[in-house]
Amino acid sequence: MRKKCTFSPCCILRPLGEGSPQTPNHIWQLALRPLYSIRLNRHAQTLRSENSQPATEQKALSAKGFRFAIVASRWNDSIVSRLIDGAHDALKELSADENTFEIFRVPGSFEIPLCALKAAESGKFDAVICLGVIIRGETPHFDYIATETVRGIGEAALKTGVPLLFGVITADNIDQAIDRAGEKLSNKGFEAARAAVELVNLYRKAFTK
Ligand code: RBF
Repeated sequence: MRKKCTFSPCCILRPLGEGSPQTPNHIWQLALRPLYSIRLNRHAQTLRSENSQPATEQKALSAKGFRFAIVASRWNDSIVSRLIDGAHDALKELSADENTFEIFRVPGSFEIPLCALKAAESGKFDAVICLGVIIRGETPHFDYIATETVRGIGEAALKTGVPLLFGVITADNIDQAIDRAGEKLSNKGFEAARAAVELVNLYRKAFTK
């Protein structure tokens, strides 16, 4: 037996000319197409906005007692500074003590992985939050720098077993980069710092004897 479709637009949005000949019922369905396509668009918009929320767990998190390193590049400094502010806000909001996080500045994103690796290897930090901005339109080297930055940060995390958070914006243009360095959850620094707090809590709870 044919499975009943629970989401009517997929039955209605069949390409023209497909299926049964033009019965009065079919003509009604054609007339309703624009309405269903509006509904589909709204549905897609809702999904998009839900998916843009960070995957950080929403239950109460605490940064108390944990130590964090923030490794941030100076290239595109005005935007990176906003990311640092965002990370700082998130850590403070989650009750981190002011003297339990240290900020290390490096020239560009390409230099983030090595500094993050050294911070992780020092044993002084529970997590390392990596922040930078790479803009495609302004950087012919975009792909090289972005690829090496993400690879290096990932490798350092796996090598040391310390959570390294990726808060490096890779944007097509400056407006897109600014959009990702906004307030609270629209700030990739804020988001990365919250994710750091989530992970250190998870690892302490799940994997310490
Ligand atoms: N670093 C960034 O963090 N973001 C950039 O958008 C960026 N663009 C660069 C473009 C060029 C052409 C070059 C040569 C470097 C760029 N850098 C950028 C700096 C790079 O990450 C690194 O600091 C320098 O290449 C020195 O090793």
